[in-house]
Amino acid sequence: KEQLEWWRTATIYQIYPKSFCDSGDKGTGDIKGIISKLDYLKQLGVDAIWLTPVYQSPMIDNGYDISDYYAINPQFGTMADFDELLAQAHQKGIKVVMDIVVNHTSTEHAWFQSALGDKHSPYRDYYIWKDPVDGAEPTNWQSKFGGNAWEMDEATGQYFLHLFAKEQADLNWENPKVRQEVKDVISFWAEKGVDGFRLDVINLISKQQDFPNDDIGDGRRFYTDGPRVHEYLQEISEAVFQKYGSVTVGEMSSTTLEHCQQYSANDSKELSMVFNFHHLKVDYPNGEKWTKAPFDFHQLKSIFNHWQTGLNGNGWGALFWCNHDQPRVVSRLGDDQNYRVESAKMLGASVHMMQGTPYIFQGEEIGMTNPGYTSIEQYRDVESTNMYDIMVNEQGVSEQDMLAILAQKSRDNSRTPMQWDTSEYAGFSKAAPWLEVAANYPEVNAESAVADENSVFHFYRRMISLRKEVDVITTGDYTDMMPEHDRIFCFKRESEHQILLCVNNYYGESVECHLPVELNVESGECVLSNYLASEGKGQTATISLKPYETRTILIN
Ligand code: TEU
Repeated sequence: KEQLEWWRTATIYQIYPKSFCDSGDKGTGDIKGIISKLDYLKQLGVDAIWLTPVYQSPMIDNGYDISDYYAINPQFGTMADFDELLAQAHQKGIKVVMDIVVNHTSTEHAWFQSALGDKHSPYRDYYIWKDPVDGAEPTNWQSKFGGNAWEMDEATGQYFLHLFAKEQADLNWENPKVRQEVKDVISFWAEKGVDGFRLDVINLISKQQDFPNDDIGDGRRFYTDGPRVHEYLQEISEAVFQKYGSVTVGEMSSTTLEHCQQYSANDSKELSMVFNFHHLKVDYPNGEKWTKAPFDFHQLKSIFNHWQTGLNGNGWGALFWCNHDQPRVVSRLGDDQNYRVESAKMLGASVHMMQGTPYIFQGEEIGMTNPGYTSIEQYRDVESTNMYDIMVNEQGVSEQDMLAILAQKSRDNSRTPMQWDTSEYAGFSKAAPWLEVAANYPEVNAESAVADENSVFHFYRRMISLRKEVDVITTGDYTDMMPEHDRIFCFKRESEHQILLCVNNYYGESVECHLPVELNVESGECVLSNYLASEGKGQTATISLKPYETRTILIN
C-alpha cells in the first residue's frame, strides 16, 4: 500500500482569529489568544490549524483585503507572536496552514495606491483597468457582495475590476510580474516553516480577456475556472508548493467536478485538495442565497454522491459544513432548539465518515449555533450590510423579512466569538467583543463540553481518531444505499477488507430503517452513535432511528 500523504487521514481545524480568543481587553481575538488554546486543540486531536488572514489589512472584509502580505496586522499581534505560535504549534505536533488571498488585494495596498490615478505607474497593470463602454461600466458583471463589479478611478477615467468589495481590487494574473509577486509572498511564509496554504477563491484568478457582457448571468462564467487557471496553478505549484512540500487547499467558488479532478489530481501538479460549495446551496432556491428557505434533502444527497464518487481515486475533497462564510450547520440543517447535541453529532458524522479531509470550524466541535440577531445594528459583515442596503433600501424588501433572511444566511452567524466558558463574554475577551456573543454561551461553551463525555466535543474527538484507526474511511468506495429515502441518508464505504455503513436520520421524528440484508450488519459493530444505547454489537437490519440518530457500523 503506497504511503498516504499525512493530510489524507488528517483533520484540520479552522480558526477565525478575530473571533477565537482575545488575550487582552481589545474585544477582538489575537495570536496570543490562539497560543493559549493550543492544548485545547491538542486534546481535540486535530492535526493542523488553518488561520484565516492575519496580515496587514484595513479589515473592510475582515482580512480578506490585504494591504501588506509581509506584515502581521497589529490588531492580531506581532511577527514575533506569529513565530511563537508556529513554534508552539509544531512543538505540540500541530501543523499550521495560512490563508493566501491573491485574487485581489486591498485598495490600500502600496501597489494599488501607486496604480490609482497614474496610467504610467509600474504597478498599473498589476490590476484590471478598462475604459467606460457607452459612458458606463465596461461590463454588467456583478460583485459577489452586490452592485456592479467595476469602480471608477476619476483621475484616469478608467474603471478597475473588483469581484468582491470595491475595496478589494482584482489582480491581473496575465501579468507575469503579478505571478512572481505571488510566488515571493508564498515562499516567504513557506520559508518560515508554514506547513500549507488555503488559497482564497483561487479558481477566479484567470479572466476571459475579451471581458464580454453577460446577458444570462452575473458574469461569473467568464472568470470561474477561467482559461489559464490550471496553467497558473501549475506555475505556482512547481515554483513553491512542490519545493516546500506544502499541503494546499483551493477554495473553488462555483466550480465543477471535472475542474476539481484536475485541481486536486493525485500527481499534485496543482493542489492537494479542494473546497467546493454545492452542498451548501441546497437552501438557495434557484441558486438565490438571499431567501429564507428550507433545505432540499434529496439535492443534498445527490450532490454528495456526485462528488464522493467523482473524486474517488481522481482528486481529493475537503469535507466541511461550517466556515466563516457559512451559517452554523446545527442551526441551518439540524435543530438547535430541541435536538442541538444530537443533530450536531449526526451532521458531523455524516460528513466525517466520507472520503476526504475534514475541516472543523471553530465552535462546530461544541455545537455552537447562530446567534439569532434581531437588528441590523448587530451585524458587521460587509456582504450582509451591503445586501441589507440593496434589498431593503433599493428593492423594497421589508426590514422584518430581511432580518429573518440575515438570521439564517449572514456570514456573521459563524463569526460570533468562540464560547469558552460561562464567564462574561464567554471567556472570549475581558472587553465587549466586536460582534455580540450568542446568548446561549452559559449552556454552550468549551469548558462544559470538555467536562461532559457525551458532549459534541468528545464525539468529534472520537471521529478524528476513528479516521486514523479505520482505513476504509480514507480509502473505501462510496455508495448511497437509500438515495430515494425522504428522511434517511445512508451510505456505504467499501474497501478490500472492510465495509462501513453510516446511517443518518436527518429529521426530528423517529423513522423505521431497513438496512440492506446483504450487508449482514448482525456481524458488525456500531462504533459511533449519538445515542449510546445504539453502540456496540447486536445490530439488526431493521432499526428504528431516533430523532437525528446517526450510527456508524463497521463490518469487517
Ligand atoms: O469567499 C468567497 C466566497 O465564495 C464567499 O465569500 C461567497 O462568495 C460569499 O459569501 C457570497 O455568497 C472568500 C472568503 O472565504 C471570504 O471570507 C471573502 O469575503 C471572499 O473570498 C473575498 O476574499
